[in-house]
Amino acid sequence: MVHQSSILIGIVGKTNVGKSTLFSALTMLPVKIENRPFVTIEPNIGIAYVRSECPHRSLNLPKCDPINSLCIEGYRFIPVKVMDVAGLIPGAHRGRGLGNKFLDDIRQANALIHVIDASGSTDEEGNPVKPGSYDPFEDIVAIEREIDLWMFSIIRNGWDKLSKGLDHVPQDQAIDRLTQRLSGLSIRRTHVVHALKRSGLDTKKFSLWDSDDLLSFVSELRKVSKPTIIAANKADLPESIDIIKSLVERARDRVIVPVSAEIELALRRASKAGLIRYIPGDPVFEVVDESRLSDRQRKALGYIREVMDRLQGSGVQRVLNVLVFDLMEMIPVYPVENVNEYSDSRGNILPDVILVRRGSTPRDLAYMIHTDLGEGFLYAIDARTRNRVGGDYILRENDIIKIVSAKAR
Ligand SMILES: Nc1nc2c(ncn2[C@@H]2O[C@H](COP(=O)(O)OP(=O)(O)OP(=O)(O)O)[C@@H](O)[C@H]2O)c(=O)[nH]1
Ligand SMILES: [Mg+2]
Repeated sequence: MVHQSSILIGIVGKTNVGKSTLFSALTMLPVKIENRPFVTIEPNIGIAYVRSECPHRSLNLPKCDPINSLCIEGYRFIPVKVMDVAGLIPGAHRGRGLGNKFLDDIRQANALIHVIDASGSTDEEGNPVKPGSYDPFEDIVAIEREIDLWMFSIIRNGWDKLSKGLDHVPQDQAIDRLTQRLSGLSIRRTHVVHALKRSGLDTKKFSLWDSDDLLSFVSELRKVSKPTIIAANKADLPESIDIIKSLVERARDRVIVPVSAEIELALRRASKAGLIRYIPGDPVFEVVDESRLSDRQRKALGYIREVMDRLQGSGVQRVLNVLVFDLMEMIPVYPVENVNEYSDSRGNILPDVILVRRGSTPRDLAYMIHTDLGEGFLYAIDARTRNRVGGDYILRENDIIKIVSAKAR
């Protein structure tokens, strides 16, 4: 089996906005959920799934045999790791609330889901208030700033010494060293290059950077190294409608997706209990047997249906898919051994799927599967066309690829 690339997505946001509810809906893991601030202290880690068309459908194969993923009615569900952490409040870097030290838990995150309470029913401190009485736009800005200040505090540590050294080596080496210094934050060289340019600091001597420079650098670094989607949660509450409209207008450079974590959680529970048929990400569900529902269940499902009509689903799967496929620019690729059967050596059809960055090549794919496979890489075969492709071929979405390598796996 090919292990899934280790994508880690951090769930962040103000306290009491529904982070753990979203986590639980995504992973089906039971976690503590309460309507008060600072319920989560220790991080929760679990597996969520992005959803994409399984190629077995378009190839008209009767079935597939997924091993590192799931296939439900023609949709491939591809695992990614998600992590739910403690909530923040503005001023966390000064120690307000729980502080922001626990953001250390998401150092390794490759992307973030920033959850906000789009119904406006939690105040600045995360206390419950009347829906519609608080403007969550403030939270978007404040939480982004807390994350910037957290990164700032990490890079600030030892900066004076580091920056003097950076001045004395060629820019290329300086970038390497800076990348090295930030590698614990899951930051790559291209991120550093990009952030230097975006902050206009690529021509300024490192030792001359002041705090504002450093802050604008980490802010650009955050945007490029941790692509973020805003999950406008509690979109089931009617107060969210106007708030989300106004958020979309004011926060134009952010991607905002309305969601109801609570409704997704209810759907997955009802589906697990056999009450409904629901494939995560579908805009609708089906009741298995109306006569088996209690009055309460019927009423609850009726309400859920109304909300889903309005949001075209719960929005939860959409958040994950847009983040991984659009903002992180990943594509699914299927490695196989046998190009005639689209199978592995044991005859399993389309057993594994790997998420790769757009622009990746078969050689990159080989390295992701195994270092030996990458080092011995000779060429690859596109199983759909049976054409040989070179190591520089750019992989496309849902490519089915056999790697031919001089070194056995
Ligand atoms: N109406 C509605 N309420 C929700 C939704 N998601 C979460 N909630 C409620 O919001 C409250 C807080 O949920 P949690 O998931 O514990 O929030 P959190 O962000 O993890 O909070 P902390 O861990 O304390 O920072 C609970 O009462 C949830 O039931 C939603 O989609 N709609
Ligand atoms: Mg929580």
